[in-house]
Amino acid sequence: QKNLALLSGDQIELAKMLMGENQGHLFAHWPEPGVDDEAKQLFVKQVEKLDSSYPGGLISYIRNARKLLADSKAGKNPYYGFTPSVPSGEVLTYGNETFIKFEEAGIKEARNTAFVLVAGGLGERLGYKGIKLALPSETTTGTCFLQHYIEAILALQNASSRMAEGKCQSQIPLAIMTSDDTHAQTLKLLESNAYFGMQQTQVKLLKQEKVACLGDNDARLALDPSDKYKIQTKPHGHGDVHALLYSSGVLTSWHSAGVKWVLFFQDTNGLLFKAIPASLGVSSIKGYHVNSLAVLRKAKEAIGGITKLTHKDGRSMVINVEYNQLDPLLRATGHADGDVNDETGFSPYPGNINQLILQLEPYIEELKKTNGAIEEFVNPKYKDSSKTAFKSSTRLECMMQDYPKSLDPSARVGFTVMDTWLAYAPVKNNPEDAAKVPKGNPYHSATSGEMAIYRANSLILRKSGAEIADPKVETFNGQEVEVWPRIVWNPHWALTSSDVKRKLSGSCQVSQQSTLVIKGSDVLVEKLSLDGTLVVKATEGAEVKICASVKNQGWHLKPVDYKDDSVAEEIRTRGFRIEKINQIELTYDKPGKFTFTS
Ligand code: GDU
Repeated sequence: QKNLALLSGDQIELAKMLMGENQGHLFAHWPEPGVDDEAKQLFVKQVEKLDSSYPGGLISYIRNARKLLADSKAGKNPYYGFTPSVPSGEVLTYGNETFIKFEEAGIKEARNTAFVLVAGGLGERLGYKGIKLALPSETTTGTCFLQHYIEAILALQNASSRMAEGKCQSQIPLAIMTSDDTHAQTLKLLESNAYFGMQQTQVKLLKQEKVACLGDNDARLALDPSDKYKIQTKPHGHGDVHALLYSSGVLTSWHSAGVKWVLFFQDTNGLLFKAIPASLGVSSIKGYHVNSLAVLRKAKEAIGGITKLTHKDGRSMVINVEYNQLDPLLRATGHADGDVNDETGFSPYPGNINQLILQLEPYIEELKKTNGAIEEFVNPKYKDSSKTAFKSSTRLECMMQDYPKSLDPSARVGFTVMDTWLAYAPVKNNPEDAAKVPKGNPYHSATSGEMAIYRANSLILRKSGAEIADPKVETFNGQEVEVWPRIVWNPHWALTSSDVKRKLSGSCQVSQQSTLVIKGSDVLVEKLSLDGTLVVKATEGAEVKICASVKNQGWHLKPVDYKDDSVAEEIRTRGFRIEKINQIELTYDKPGKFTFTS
């Protein structure tokens, strides 16, 4: 009571609310006024921040937590009453007529799209010290994920503006959700690289706040063990992105600028943009309010499964069921073997890769009702089977793919399945854990993420008529991987399957030990026989024709042990470094027409 004089009117109301919600322990240890006053004020400021950054304030947080903790204690199944079944969606095959039709439509729509990158996660499973966006997506060119994403968006912007009709924005906006763990490093990465060619005003950083930890089943907020004037906090999950986009006013400003689609994506998937044109096309042609991009998924693989859930009362929804819940849900509903591969060798439930395309207008209408709040869950680790105490404090969490859960059944919710080799190769696991992944399942490591880029590019060239040598199987950091020729191009060279066909006009042969790098939008491969390394860089306006036979000693992968800490972490986590013996490097830094023959 005596400490009330330290607080403003609003702060007193907040403190009273907390007392009414059985949070008296937060203040019980406060000494007489005059002692620790500054710390007390900082504490109240933190409480105010926690209150303002959660939809409905701290009172809602505490009440939601109490309910979810009671459900968890009672072992209540979140899917009680629902029967899972395999949903139907658009299944695409790279390069066929339908795929090309969707890609064309997608390129047109790109100009009406805003991109949202969720990058607030620390990547604990990867164990990398820096931010994941700064990791090289591949080490042939050393392009980091953020640069790759930005270049792809700029290439989409150029391609789309060439086809633009009617009202559309001149620049494609990019919002990046960061957190206290990633914000400063993300900003630094952008600033020290001149935003990788984007206008600074095109990029908006939105920082998510952590949420209060919960110390017991009554949702009493946990004080930080090392500071009794601080509430312990933890990340709330990528679902925060919806509330942040809404409360910051970003969505309405995009709407006024003519944006129709919002495309969400994650921090480390070097293949993603190969699948974006076609999936945007699916959204536009099918008029989907929600379109989730999916891939074929091995049973029990650590990605959520897209599932149709039908309730006894007739409700139904198509939604991601997280991998740890899908198997028990299937077992509880008459599928004795749970989540298993069918005769195709894959689970019948497609894997959610968490690339979502939302139609902006219905999205804004929905968020007006919910303020962006997403259904949450809690995952306490209990001390024992009585479930009365936790091993350590817990918190509520939410996932961005749960957005459709609140939608009316009339909403058009669909999904698009792509070939995995084309669309999905994230970097999530550290070398030790990756090496333990059961044979046949993807490693999702820095090693496999990089190899997947070479494989995808090799396969794309093959499908466009090039003769690309077969891969060699090698082992790096205990992971057996296919090593294809190291073929890399930047998105300005080709975004779609038709772009590749156009740029590859004649015969092209590449041996397994070769490296081919193409950077530049107007490089035409008329005839190429490559056994070694060829790097072509052409500035805007330089039209280059390649008509050559190139043979040199090239670049090779040399194994590196991930435990060898004399080697940079970005390199040793992939288990190899690139040894550059020799190469042909062509740089065209002035506009004009050029032909390289040899
Ligand atoms: N992220 C945030 N804030 C957070 C937590 C995560 O922005 O509080 C970001 C991460 O930076 C990352 C993305 O969210 O870009 C996803 O995080 P994880 O890679 O840790 O995600 P998970 O592997 O746990 O799972 C998610 C989905 C799964 C499946 C999988 C596919 O929840 O259903 O789709 O990605 O990669």
